[in-house]
Amino acid sequence: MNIKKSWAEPYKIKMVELIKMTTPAQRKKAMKDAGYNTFLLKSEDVYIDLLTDSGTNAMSDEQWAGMMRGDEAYAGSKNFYHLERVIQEVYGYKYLVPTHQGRGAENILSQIMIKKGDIVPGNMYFTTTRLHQELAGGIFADVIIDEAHNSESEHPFKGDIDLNKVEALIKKHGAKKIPYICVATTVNMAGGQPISLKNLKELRKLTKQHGIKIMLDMTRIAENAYFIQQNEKGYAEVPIVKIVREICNQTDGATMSGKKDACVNIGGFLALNDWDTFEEARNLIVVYEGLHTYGGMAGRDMEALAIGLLESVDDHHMNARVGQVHYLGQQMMQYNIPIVQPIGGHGIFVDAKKFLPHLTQDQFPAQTLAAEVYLDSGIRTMERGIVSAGRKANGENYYPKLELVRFTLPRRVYTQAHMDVIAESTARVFEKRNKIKGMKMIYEPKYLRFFQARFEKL
Ligand code: PLI
Repeated sequence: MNIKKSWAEPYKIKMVELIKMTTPAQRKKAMKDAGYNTFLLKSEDVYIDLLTDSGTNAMSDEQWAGMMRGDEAYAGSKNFYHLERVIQEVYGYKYLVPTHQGRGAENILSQIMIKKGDIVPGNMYFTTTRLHQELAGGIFADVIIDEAHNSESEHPFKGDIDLNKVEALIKKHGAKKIPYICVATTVNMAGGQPISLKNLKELRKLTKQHGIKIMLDMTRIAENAYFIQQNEKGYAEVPIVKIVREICNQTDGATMSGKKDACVNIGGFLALNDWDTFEEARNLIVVYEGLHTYGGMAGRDMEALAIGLLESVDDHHMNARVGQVHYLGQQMMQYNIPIVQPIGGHGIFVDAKKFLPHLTQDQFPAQTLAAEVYLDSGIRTMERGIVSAGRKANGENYYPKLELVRFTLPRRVYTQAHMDVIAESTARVFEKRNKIKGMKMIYEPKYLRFFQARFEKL
């Protein structure tokens, strides 16, 4: 008999949080009150919350114990020095600038390194990252491989960078106009797709020739390392912690949102190797975040972050983490629901253009689909399409090729039975897809509109 070998969670449940079940009538009212934007729903009206994996993860007993060891001194907290030691030992970066979360680090980095008119290439955009680059006067340039924009391409490393695109930018603008290349590990907007070490090493070689830095968005670096271990030649026997270090070794510094991989509710940092940049960052941090030894985090937050970072690079943890995402993907595929291939690291991304082919992109297919899934079952997801992409500096809408709904899985929070319920609800919506009408936007905020925009059904 060929007995399959399943993954299972390397933890057991010590405490549970009860969740509310809602009726169709309650959901209809809640969604209308929220302007058909899942960000504007009250969390108590949500059954299974797949809005994000950011700050929504379950901390371990060790992390909670660490919270009790918080040293709430204004300056020089022992938790800061613990966090600094972990970052030096795991990632190999020399200097730590703590921030309240990832975008705090993005703000500081962008202000220091980007001058007006600079070009900032990246492997696809992320919303807050690109906005900080633009607010600092930079112009974002997408250098990800073309396959990343095609939801059907099964390329195992869709986060890879097209070196020809980088070379073309250097040729056109000159290397001096490119302060750094922003490399994301598991590219969020592409569906949680990893970059390969082979590609990153080739990029390092090219950038060295031109004196261009590489700054990592290491927000989901452990998940990226897992995919390298599984799919890149030569890494099958290498532990995730070593792969993580090898990724960081190719770069000059990093921004990090601790709210994902590290399972904390709040926290982040900027990590650097260059003393001068670090000095400038330490100067700015006291303006925007807090003293350079807490940067917007309490001592207890820094302690939980230090412990969570270590837990994130454990092979068994990551096997179960991505294993659960894959389980959900397999269930969705059984119902023929069109999802981004290959299945990524932090969630399932449903292709709303394929799900609702009768809607134009201006009728917000992904926003509509996210609302419909909530109406069906109380499951909250997130639009990752034209609304998230926002507008260019000249006011025109970006029209991203990918129009997706993200079913994001918080770490260590939901069970396999929840996964079945999620796939079944999506399948019910898929069955009645032809009857679903689109939406129009009736309120649009100036920055990061997806958070607060409001819609009406057509
Ligand atoms: O939410 P922050 O400010 O801690 O981190 C910003 C951020 C930076 N880079 C990447 C790749 C992210 O995914 C990211 C935040 N992501 C959120 C909130 C998400 O829901 O995916």
